[in-house]
Amino acid sequence: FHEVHEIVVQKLGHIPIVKGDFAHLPNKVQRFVAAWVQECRPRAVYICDGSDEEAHEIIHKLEERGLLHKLRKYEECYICRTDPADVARVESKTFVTTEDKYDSVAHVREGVQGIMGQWMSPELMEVEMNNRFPGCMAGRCMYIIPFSMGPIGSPLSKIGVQLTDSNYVLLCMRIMTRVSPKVWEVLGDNEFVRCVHSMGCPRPVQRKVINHWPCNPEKILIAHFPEIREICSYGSGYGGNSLLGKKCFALRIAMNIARDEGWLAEHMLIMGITEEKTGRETFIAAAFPSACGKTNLAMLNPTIPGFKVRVVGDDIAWMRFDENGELYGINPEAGFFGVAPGTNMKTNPNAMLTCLKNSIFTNVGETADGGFYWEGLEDEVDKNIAITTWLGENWRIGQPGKAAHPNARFTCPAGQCPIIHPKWEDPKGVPISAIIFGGRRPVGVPLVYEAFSWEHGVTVGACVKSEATAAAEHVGKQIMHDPMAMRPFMGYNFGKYLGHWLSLNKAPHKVPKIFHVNWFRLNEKGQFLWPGFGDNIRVLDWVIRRVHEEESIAVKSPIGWLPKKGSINMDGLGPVDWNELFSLPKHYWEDDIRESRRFLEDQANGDVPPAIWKELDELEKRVKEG
Ligand code: GTP
Ligand code: SPV
Ligand code: MN
Repeated sequence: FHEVHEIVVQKLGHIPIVKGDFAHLPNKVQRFVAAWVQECRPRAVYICDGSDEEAHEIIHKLEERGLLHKLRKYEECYICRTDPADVARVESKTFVTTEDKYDSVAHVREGVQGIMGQWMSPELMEVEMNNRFPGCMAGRCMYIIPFSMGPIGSPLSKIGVQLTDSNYVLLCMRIMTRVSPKVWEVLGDNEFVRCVHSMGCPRPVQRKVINHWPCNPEKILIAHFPEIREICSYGSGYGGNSLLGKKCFALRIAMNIARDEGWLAEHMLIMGITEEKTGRETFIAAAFPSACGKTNLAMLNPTIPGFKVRVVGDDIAWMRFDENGELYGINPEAGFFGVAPGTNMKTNPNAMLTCLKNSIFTNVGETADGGFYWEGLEDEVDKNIAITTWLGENWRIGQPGKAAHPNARFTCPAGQCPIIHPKWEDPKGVPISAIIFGGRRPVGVPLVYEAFSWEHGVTVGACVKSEATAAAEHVGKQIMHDPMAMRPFMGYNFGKYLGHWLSLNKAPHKVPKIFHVNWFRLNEKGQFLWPGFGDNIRVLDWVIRRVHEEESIAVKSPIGWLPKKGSINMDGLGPVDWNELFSLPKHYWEDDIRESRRFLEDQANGDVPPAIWKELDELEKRVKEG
């Protein structure tokens, strides 16, 4: 132990530690840091303590440099414009590396391009890494960030250490995760998830730096090593690429741990809905693909009386069955990284109120009076005010073009949300009674339906599809498969992942009911058939009644239980075309099932559990006969 310790200190010897006490870090952390210091060759090392002074110091530095700009309309809010080439997740450069390829990805049909995760061999990955990381932090400071996903010290939580050369990333990590020196104590000599991030822009810079945002879009690489619980990310400062606690750790790495330990790490919101008449509270977890409404649903402002909604999490859920077989979920994150455009006091007042202080706004517009602006705020700011767009151009409401990037985001502390659930940091989590899947489905898919069984529900999840959004690099309105809303976040073999879901239906587990919703069905004129947002409580009301075994409100259909006509509260809504909202065009469903079958055969042929094929066969038969 002492020998190793000495070597470590020697190795860091010529690199100044500008803050923190290296010698007091857990031994494994010292070795991890020393190895990466040697590789990345930063000018200095800074051990973060998560304090407010630290935040002020970093913010001050970034303001001086011009990367952050204070929004004087609010308290401690800052705006940041990135290099316009670094605005979303880059799925094409995201890889999982394992010894055996089929631990990472499923067997695909010959000649087919797999889309459920990408594997890179350890050999090739080594070449790619060597082509990027050596010297990548030259002239920059390496920040050491101790963080906990989940409440510090909770048995459900996991610890990570992120190294980064970006202080923007540090500021966001401080909001999105729990950064604290207490993490070192809890960690002791145990294992942690190793997270390494670099903007890939060593000094002297080779590439023109735009907006004071050094990055390296041509060489982006986001590498996951689940076997050693390590993540290496290069070239991008965008959320899902750089805040490694989020998708890389809490989904791709965590789902590997979850498979081994018998739990679930999912791209889901968690919310509690209390019926005021009885005081009964029901917790729901829901998975929708990126930019398809999780944050909005989680913080929903009910348009009908009698319900109180409170948010536990808006993006990621870790769920496990307790000793009595009840499913409990926690939100491993500490903040919201939400889509800004479309968010306003009508659609999501709770999100608006959460981000009026201590928040960071990335790639939004700015009004002349020091406020933020994005598409959707037309009715909430002075129509004539001068606005600077996310690209730095002068602009006014009503002019062509956009003020914010469609994937512009707010980063804010979850604890500030007016409807944050009092149990959101409960180490035990909250009991989950229903799981909802959904996506953007312009045609054919009804507002809501309920699966007949766990196996059927898992199949419904495996067949989730959605229109592409701006959260990743995809273009156009193509409908993409996005099983369980996890396509971009798969950390191991997709077929085995489905098997893991199925395996959870065993004694003493009480598996929750599974539903599918679609807020995005269009009429012939291309308008939404359903008002969505706060009115989604009407659908949740139906879901809750089903969870509590109300039988008379459902009718059997070929695809699952549908609401009986009139069983969804439509009081005070304008005209809603029930028949159109719930119609099941037979040809559409026949095609859809054929296409889903094809997708599963293409993407995970031999790895898809037989129970899924059986469910598809039965569904097909019901649709044919129905
Ligand atoms: P990620 O953070 O990328 O995982 O996204 P998310 O699933 O949390 O999506 P979010 O709630 O941020 O919504 C994304 C977009 O969908 C926003 O522009 C919303 O305005 C829009 N949206 C959300 N809910 C609804 C709804 O019920 N109906 C309609 N029409 N649009 C919605
Ligand atoms: C998503 O794309 O699903 C997000 C944003 O929640 S990111 O953190 O970039 O993944
Ligand atoms: Mn998400």
